[in-house]
Amino acid sequence: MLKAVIFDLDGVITDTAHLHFLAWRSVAQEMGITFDEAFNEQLKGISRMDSLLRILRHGGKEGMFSDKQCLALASKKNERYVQSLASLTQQSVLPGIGKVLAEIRAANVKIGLASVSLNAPKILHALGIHQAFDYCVDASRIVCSKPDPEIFLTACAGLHVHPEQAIGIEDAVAGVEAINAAGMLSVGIGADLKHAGLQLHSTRELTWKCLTDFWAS
Ligand code: B16
Ligand code: MG
Repeated sequence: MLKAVIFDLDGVITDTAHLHFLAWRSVAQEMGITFDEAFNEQLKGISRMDSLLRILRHGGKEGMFSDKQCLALASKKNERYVQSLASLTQQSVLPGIGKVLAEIRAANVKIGLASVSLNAPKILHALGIHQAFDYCVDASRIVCSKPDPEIFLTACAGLHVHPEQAIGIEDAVAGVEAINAAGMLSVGIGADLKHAGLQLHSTRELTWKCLTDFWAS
């Protein structure tokens, strides 16, 4: 029996990827590194520090900064990113998400959040949907990044459900792999997520009917 649906945040509930991109791009430019939105795709679902390491590698500057300097760069990016979050409103929730959250709640199925973003609580409040979630994983306590299943297993434990009783929803390859490795059913939103049990083009297609049909299939 389906007992929980666990959502990723960026790319599933709202689209903060562009805001991450703008903040990273401005910090990277100051180090003489340039990258475009195509490269930014590789940073989706990747933690802040791992994102910085990928950007440094991309710019040929891997190993050129001390741990202290990396922390300073990551916090500079976060300050700029957090400033840009002021632009989020209830209208920034992706299409269909408000409705499916209400449908899941009405069916008495639990709702969880498995985002690696340390800003997730702030974002849910800005979107006005924090009360929709029964449990949100505290990303600061997660040791292994997606595709490791840790974050989804932590969400299941927090919701008191077994992974086989839950569906996970992700927009990133690493996220889909994490859901699969947790032993949950996976829904992928967007292109190139061929390992997802169910692939949808957009959150518009994510309905309670589609989730229950998938569960029964
Ligand atoms: P923060 P998700 C991820 O969100 C983003 O996709 C990724 O680009 C970002 O680096 C990561 O959160 C960490 O975010 O800097 O706010 O802690 O897809 O896991 O919801
Ligand atoms: Mg995501």
